[in-house]
Amino acid sequence: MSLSSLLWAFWYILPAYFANASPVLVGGGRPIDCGRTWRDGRRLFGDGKTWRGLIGGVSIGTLVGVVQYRLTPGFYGDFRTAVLLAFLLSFGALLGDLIGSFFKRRANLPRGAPAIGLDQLGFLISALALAYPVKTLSSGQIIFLLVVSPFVHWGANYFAYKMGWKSVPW
Ligand code: CTP
Ligand code: MG
Ligand code: K
Repeated sequence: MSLSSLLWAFWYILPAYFANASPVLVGGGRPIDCGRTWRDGRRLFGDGKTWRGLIGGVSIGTLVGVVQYRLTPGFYGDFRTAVLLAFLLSFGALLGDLIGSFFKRRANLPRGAPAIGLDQLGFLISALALAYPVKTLSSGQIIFLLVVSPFVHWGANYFAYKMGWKSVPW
């Protein structure tokens, strides 16, 4: 696989990365589950999943797609495709993150507890799945993203921790 195809894979997934990272800064306020609990008595998603984080993250990720189209229109073909792709990648990322939190709460993990694998790859797999009908990557590119994304995730979280934006470095 060529270096350029790996860089394009990275370019493709960028809205999902931005959507997943931005709630640390723009999130807060009313939780998506509104405090509701599941039949096990524990929270549905928990206080770490908020409407502001979801809507803000999807908006920022979609805007990234607008900028990407301006920079590399040929990669997307047309503007609508670029924006739809970015929206699906962003929404997919935050949906995957939400589903991850649902399973973390079922496993009795408190908000913010690490769940290795789920935290780093859940958002990615969900983003790739939702974006699949609009634009796809090769299987080699997908494997590349599965391998590098945990490191991007850890790096971004460590940075956010060092900046004082979050209280744990994961
Ligand atoms: N966040 C948010 N809304 C979302 C996702 C994230 O407001 N939909 C914010 C919350 O402040 C959250 C922070 O981003 O604490 C970091 O996100 P994440 O690590 O996914 O949440 P955790 O706090 O670790 O919660 P969980 O244990 O449910 O993963
Ligand atoms: Mg976390
Ligand atoms: K998460």
